[in-house]
Order: sequence, then C-alpha cells, then structure tokens
Amino acid sequence: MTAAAQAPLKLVVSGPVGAGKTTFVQTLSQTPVIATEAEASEDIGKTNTTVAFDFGTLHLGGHDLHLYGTPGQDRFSFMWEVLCEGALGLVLLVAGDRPQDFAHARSILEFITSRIPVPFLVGVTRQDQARVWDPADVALYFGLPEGQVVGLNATDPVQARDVLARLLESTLSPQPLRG
Ligand SMILES: Nc1nc2c(ncn2[C@@H]2O[C@H](COP(=O)(O)OP(=O)(O)O)[C@@H](O)[C@H]2O)c(=O)[nH]1
Ligand SMILES: [Mg+2]
Repeated sequence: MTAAAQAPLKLVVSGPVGAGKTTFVQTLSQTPVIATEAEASEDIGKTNTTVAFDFGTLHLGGHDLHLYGTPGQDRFSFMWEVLCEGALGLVLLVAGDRPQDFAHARSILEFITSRIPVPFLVGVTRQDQARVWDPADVALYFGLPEGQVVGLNATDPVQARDVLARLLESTLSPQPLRG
C-alpha cells in the first residue's frame, strides 16, 4: 500500500450551536476527543461552546478517519474554511427540534460549499425526541435530494457511524454527492 492510501481521511462536522457537533465527534471517536471549549461570550443558550474545533479519530470501513467538529458561531466562520481545506466530506448537522436554526444551518452550508466544493450530507439530530422534523421535510427546506439528508440521534454510536459510512460511500464512489 502506498503512503497516500494509508493517509487518514479528513471529515468535517459543522452546523449551528447546539446541533450536536461535539456530541457526534465524541460518540464516534475511538481516541479521547481533543475539545477546545470556552465560556460563551454571547447568549447562545449554554455556558460553554466550541471555539476552535473538536478532534476525534476512528477506523471505519478500512479507513482511518480524522473528524473535525467546527464551532457554530458565525464569528468563527474563518475556521469553517480552514477546517474544510482538504476534507473528503462534510456532515452538516442541524437539530431537528430547532427549526429556528434551519436558516443558519443553510447559510453555514452555503458559506462552506461556495468556497470549498466538498461533498456533504445533512444530518438532522435529535430524532429520539418527541417533536422533531422529519429528514425528508428538512431536505425539502434545504432544496436537497432526500438521499442527502439523514436523521440521527447523535448520541447513538450505531446511527452516527451509519451517517459517516453513507458519506464515505458516496464520496468514494464514482458519482459523489454534489458539494
Ligand atoms: N437527545 C439527543 N440529544 C442530543 C443529540 N445531539 C446532541 N444532543 C444534546 O444536545 C446538546 C448540544 O449538543 P452539542 O454536541 O454540544 O452541540 P454543538 O454546539 O453542535 O457542539 C447536548 O446536551 C447534547 O447532549 C441527539 O441526537 N439527541
Ligand atoms: Mg460544540
């Protein structure tokens, strides 16, 4: 095997504050997550938030993956671009019970994909909650094919791995998702 074939694949997890990015990385990582949390400087509904990135690693489908969770606040948008440089794929998370965040989620997605054409999936978290948007309806909202939007409980390792497996499958296949 060549060195390139063994190089870890970089995947990025982005989305608004509270979407489940840190949770997703923590659920998936097989090594202790390096997190860069700080006290929130503005009222975002929680005391701590990610200011640089969350980093985790895992082995999936014969690949070593490096997972980078971005901050959710717009003032860190430069980090979205930095982290997506050279990424194989992007998971854009949005909490399915926070429709007030959908517009922001879409603007993050557009910000990133207009600068870096990275294949992506949208993950609609909190599917374990009672009042949550169906991924098919979120797909409609985002104007994306249903197959590009998946529901998950970000605290569930099986569901979280399924999302990544699906992204990997599509990015490594001859006809990747449009990004
Ligand atoms: N029940 C449930 N809770 C979730 C899910 N995803 C995230 N959470 C919770 O939502 C809160 C915000 O998640 P966090 O990962 O900090 O969001 P981030 O701001 O995107 O990093 C935390 O309390 C998580 O435990 C999910 O799919 N289901
Ligand atoms: Mg976070």
